[in-house]
Amino acid sequence: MTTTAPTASPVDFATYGDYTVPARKGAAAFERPVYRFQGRISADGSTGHRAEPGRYHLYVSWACPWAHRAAIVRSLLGLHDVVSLSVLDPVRDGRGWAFREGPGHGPDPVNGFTLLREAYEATDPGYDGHVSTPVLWDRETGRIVSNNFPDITRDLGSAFARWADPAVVLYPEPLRAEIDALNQVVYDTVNNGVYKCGFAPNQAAYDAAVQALFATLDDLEARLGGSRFLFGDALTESDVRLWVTLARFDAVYHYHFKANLRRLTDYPNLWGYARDLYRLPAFRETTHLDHIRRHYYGTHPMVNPLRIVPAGPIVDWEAPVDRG
Ligand SMILES: N[C@@H](CCC(=O)N[C@@H](CS)C(=O)NCC(=O)O)C(=O)O
Repeated sequence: MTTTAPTASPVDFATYGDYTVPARKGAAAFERPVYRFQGRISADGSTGHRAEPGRYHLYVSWACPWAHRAAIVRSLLGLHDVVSLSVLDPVRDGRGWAFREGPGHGPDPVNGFTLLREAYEATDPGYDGHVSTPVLWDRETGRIVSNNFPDITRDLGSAFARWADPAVVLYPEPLRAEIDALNQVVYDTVNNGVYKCGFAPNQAAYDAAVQALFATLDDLEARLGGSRFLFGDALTESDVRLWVTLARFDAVYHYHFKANLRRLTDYPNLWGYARDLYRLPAFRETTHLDHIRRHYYGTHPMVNPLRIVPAGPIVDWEAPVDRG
């Protein structure tokens, strides 16, 4: 896309410092904050946001697993022409997520913002909270609908059914209770579990998080011995949620977050499953390990103060898959 939109000045830690997330004082473990904008899109508009082609835009970072989910779901459903998407610079200084030209990212094609913070400010003047991705933006109201990832993926899957591939049902009615239950465990111990390892404030918190993480991975390894996906042969939202963490596992979480009892590649079923999903365009085209590596190693100075991005490990995502 050709656009003359402005961009942020280059990343500059000397001037702007690091982006910091205000932590709750006295927290005994890493706590994920509540994200403030929780509007919902509906097919009939009863929520105040009617599903319409061309009205909504997703701001994502390819580095961010929560944004990655939304991008995968949008792709799986074939909503590329219905909900637009643009990509932020994976490296973030004290100004937070920014729009810059670079490999796989660029200016804001919708509003010409230079910083994602401007979208939050436009929605809630004086906003002083987290500036996070993903952001679902409404062109009609000129405000953020939601920055809450579970709602964004659900709404893409339900409110946009008229335009979506009917063969893709990621949250099927009969499985909802089971999907919710599995998602909760995967969220607590895996998706957020890796952050609990990486940002643990003390040894005890790390020990608990790392044991819980690998206990769940061991369970999932056994589960995937008997089925192609987490719920049999049909791809569901649970697979999307698990996969975004697996995709980052050996490249960043194992080393950077000390999630290192085993590697993904040490689990035959999980590793085969991850490569199986990687063959699907929705997973492959939204997975940008260069953004992932540069973001994590470059923006957590308390974990990696020199911001050196390690070269390895070499992981062969193209290795043949035999999952029956
Ligand atoms: N907004 C998400 C969380 C997303 C999130 O934590 N995104 C990270 C990047 S991977 C981010 O932007 N963090 C900045 C912040 O939380 O202030 C949610 O709904 O829970």
